[in-house]
Amino acid sequence: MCQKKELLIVFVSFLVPFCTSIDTISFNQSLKDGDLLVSSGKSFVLGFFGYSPDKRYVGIWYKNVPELTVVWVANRDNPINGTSGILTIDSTGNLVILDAKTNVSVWSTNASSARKRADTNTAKLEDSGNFVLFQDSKLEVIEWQSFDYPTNTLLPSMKYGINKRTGLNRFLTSWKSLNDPGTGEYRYTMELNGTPQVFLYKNSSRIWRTGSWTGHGWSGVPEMSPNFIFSLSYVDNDTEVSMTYGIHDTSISSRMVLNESGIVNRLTWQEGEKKWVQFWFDPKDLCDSYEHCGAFSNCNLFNLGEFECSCLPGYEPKLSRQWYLRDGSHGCLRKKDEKVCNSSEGFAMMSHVKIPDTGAAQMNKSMGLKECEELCLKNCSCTAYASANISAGESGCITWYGELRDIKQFTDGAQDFYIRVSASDLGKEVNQYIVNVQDDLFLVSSSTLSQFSKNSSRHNRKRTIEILVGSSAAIILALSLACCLVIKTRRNGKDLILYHALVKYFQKRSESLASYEGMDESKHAEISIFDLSTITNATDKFSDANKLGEGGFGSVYKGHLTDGQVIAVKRLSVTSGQGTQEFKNEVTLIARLQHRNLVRLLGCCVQQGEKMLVYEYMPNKSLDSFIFDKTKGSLLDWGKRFEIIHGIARGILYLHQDSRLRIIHRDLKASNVLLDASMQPKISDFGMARIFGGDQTEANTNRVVGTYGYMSPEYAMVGHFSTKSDVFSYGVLCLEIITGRKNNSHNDQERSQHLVGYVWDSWKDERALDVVDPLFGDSYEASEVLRCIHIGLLCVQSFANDRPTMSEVVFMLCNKTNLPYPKEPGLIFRSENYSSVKNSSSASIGTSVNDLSITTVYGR
Ligand SMILES: *[C@@H]1O[C@H](CO)[C@@H](O)[C@H](O)[C@H]1NC(C)=O
Ligand SMILES: *[C@@H]1O[C@H](CO)[C@@H](O)[C@H](O)[C@H]1NC(C)=O
Ligand SMILES: *[C@@H]1O[C@H](CO)[C@@H](O)[C@H](O)[C@H]1NC(C)=O
Ligand SMILES: *[C@@H]1O[C@H](CO)[C@@H](O)[C@H](O)[C@H]1NC(C)=O
Ligand SMILES: *[C@@H]1O[C@H](CO)[C@@H](O)[C@H](O)[C@H]1NC(C)=O
Ligand SMILES: *[C@@H]1O[C@H](CO)[C@@H](O)[C@H](O)[C@H]1NC(C)=O
Ligand SMILES: *[C@@H]1O[C@H](CO)[C@@H](O)[C@H](O)[C@H]1NC(C)=O
Ligand SMILES: *[C@@H]1O[C@H](CO)[C@@H](O)[C@H](O)[C@H]1NC(C)=O
Ligand SMILES: *[C@@H]1O[C@H](CO)[C@@H](O)[C@H](O)[C@H]1NC(C)=O
Ligand SMILES: *[C@@H]1O[C@H](CO)[C@@H](O)[C@H](O)[C@H]1NC(C)=O
Ligand SMILES: CC(=O)N[C@H]1CO[C@H](CO)[C@@H](O)[C@@H]1O
Repeated sequence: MCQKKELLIVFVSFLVPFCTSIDTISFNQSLKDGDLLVSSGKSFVLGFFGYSPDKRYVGIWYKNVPELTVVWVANRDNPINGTSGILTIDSTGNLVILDAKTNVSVWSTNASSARKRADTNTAKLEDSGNFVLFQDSKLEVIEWQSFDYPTNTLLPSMKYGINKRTGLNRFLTSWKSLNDPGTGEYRYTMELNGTPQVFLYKNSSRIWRTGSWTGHGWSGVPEMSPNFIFSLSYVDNDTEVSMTYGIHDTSISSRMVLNESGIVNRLTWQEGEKKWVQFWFDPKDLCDSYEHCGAFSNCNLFNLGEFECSCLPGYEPKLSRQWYLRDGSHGCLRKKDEKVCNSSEGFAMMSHVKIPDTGAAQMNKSMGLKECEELCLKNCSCTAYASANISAGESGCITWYGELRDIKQFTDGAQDFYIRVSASDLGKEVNQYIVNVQDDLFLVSSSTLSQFSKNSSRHNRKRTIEILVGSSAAIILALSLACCLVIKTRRNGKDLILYHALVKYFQKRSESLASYEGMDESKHAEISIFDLSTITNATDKFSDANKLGEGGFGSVYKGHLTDGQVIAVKRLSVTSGQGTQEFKNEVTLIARLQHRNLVRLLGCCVQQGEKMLVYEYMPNKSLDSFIFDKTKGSLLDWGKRFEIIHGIARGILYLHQDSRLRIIHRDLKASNVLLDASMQPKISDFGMARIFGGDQTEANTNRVVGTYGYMSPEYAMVGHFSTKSDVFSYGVLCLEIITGRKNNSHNDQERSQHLVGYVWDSWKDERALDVVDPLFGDSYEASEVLRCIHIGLLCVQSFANDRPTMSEVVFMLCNKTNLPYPKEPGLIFRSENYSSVKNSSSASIGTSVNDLSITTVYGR
């Protein structure tokens, strides 16, 4: 389709060459208000624009995007009053904007040197969106270019960063407001102290930091690493430090913009839907907020139901009262009795973190990680180290001396980080997914198998083990603890103060979440607290006739309210250990999640020891009752199933990224996708992970919540969950929807009988249409089905890093770009490697020689 369009353009311009618009201004020409320069490929235009007649600007915008999308503004702080402006090259050879009425210059490129001749200067609008002033009419020597002076937008192939020779600093500044392109208060700029990092400023205060460059991307923006849609290049040499991003499919318009509310967005133009679609944005949550948790502390939004700040191992809150009141900004201090100098101290590893501010850190690019550790160990004031480049097998060395600030925990991506700890904390890998800060402080740490999460080489694996094996005594201790690991968090009566603090905290957090601009879920935060008698009556005393099913969290009943509304009541069987108020607060948070592909939570009921969740009722039950049923299956033709595949992807994307609560579902499966009256998919059970803060602890340690056949290898094996494990489950679900077959992995011995293996075999042999549900008959578009199978296979890759993110999945589903070739989804589907897992229905954390994993607990 795109090719056709280009052909047409070429054709037209060939026939009528004198009709084509110009893209250059030469020495004695000028561009009046109303005239336009159009780039040769018709991507961009340059001309005067404005939002009111008395404020006219010269700018560049997209030619083919119907809504005016300005990517660059010349005289942003000096508009022309009226339409008398002209853009011309003046006698010094500079581009100037003049008000023809008064001859006053409002803007000039200030570039031309003291050259004798200026009359050969020519300016050209290039198809990249760059407006370039050349010294010669042959357009060879660049005198000045708009790409060196970005406004609020970064286009593909445009650099931002610093030229060390000339001092040129390319940074973004927001507009003042939607209708005023003047220099606004937000600035997104690179700084070179320590190691290069990019900061977002509001006036003069830092509000967000990208982290330093890891070799793949910015440490704090794992979503932004190169993928099959976008590319990134980073240069750090003697001349310059700069970053450029590109898009593989150059026919798609894409841009990165710092908007008026200080959010960096990356958008692509979706021709089909005629709108800009967001790919990612930052900052997005509490933990992005610069130094939210103070010094020596880690910010983790996945501290489910708990305080997001936690002290690093060996540290304690500086002001414990404020800390208990959920104000982490004062940070932590080294515990008094910690011996970390010349007393056989060492390092604890944290995985998937945005490493602390490197402004005062030191970097040596040629050092290896082992040397780096030695370097840091030798100097007692060295508090931590990390690799400076994880893309080259962890080379380079960054060392910190003094405070560690602005650490953020991710569930995948980002990088490893090593903190100096006393001998007693040695050998413990600190992966702080769950940290409970309570009257009795528990730190639960679990290791992740770096083999799975990082797809690392054999060499790498050896190194990981070496580090872990640092102290064999610690390992034995760790193993014995791992064997009997069940932690129940205690909250006893004397803790009334703490309890109130918690309530306050939840209120505060709800407010702060609601205060994010553009958060539509805050509008619908109203939920009902149902009376137990209402529910009992509605469900006819929880009669068996009204029972819809039984799930991991309890039984579900159908009910009729007196106003006629039909509800589904989930009666939670587990005593979650959560207080009533907390439960309500948590439900309130979950109720804010509003998306057309999520089941709507109407309210809850907490009374007489009962905890219940009330949902809207879905008359068509769940997806599995259709796709695995030969008669009902025919009700869902390919068109409907394609919509369902889309809908589920959008719903998960919302949970992962757009909802601000950032929820990992962990139990995606056909029976958790409900269908409404018009067969729209609605994901259910999505807030459970949050509601069960207590259960969560176990889930990550010795009891994996999830369903066989849908669990990613790293989750099934070591309980490591991340957004990428949801992607895995989605992939399985997608293949099930296409084939109408269940991915039952635990009783099939023959590999060809596992759905994923079977689909892979057929796909590889280019007979993938064989797997399609026979119920479709011939009524499907082969290319669409093949594409979905392809995407499904990409989602079930063994290594989390090989799987796309949910936003990439949605993009790939909506847009027919080229897809990478998937690798064989081996591992879990090969019985010989994972027989131990298959035999136990609840995978426990074990250790084997190859896959060393340790889970440790330590209290203080
Ligand atoms: C523009 O010019 C008009 C008339 O000359 C004047 O009334 C108006 O205030 C001016 N606007 C600005 C923004 O200077
Ligand atoms: C503006 O400058 C041009 C050439 O320099 C001159 O011819 C013209 O009279 C000037 N107009 C005004 C209003 O000063
Ligand atoms: C050109 O120089 C003038 C005076 O020094 C300054 O006000 C103006 O902002 C500069 N223009 C640009 C585009 O840098
Ligand atoms: C300026 O324009 C005139 C025609 O308008 C043209 O003859 C002349 O060559 C141009 N001068 C330069 C230096 O381009
Ligand atoms: C930021 O700068 C703008 C413009 O200079 C000013 O109006 C605003 O009050 C400043 N905000 C803060 C918090 O200093
Ligand atoms: C630094 O990188 C840039 C961009 O790749 C290149 O143009 C420049 O020559 C390099 N400088 C040095 C000193 O290598
Ligand atoms: C630690 O040991 C090294 C060498 O053994 C010594 O130079 C250094 O002074 C010691 N530091 C402290 C604080 O004791
Ligand atoms: C960086 O490390 C290498 C290898 O250990 C060493 O030779 C070099 O001197 C170090 N450079 C700096 C600036 O410390
Ligand atoms: C800035 O971007 C965020 C995230 O996309 C959006 O919610 C917000 O509305 C935008 N602000 C403006 C003023 O457009
Ligand atoms: C119980 O349900 C019946 C109808 O099913 C209704 O008439 C009655 O008012 C309900 N009672 C309560 C307490 O809601
Ligand atoms: C399905 C869809 O929206 N495809 C679009 C992908 O992007 C290209 C380029 O913008 C469009 O031409 C397609 O229509």
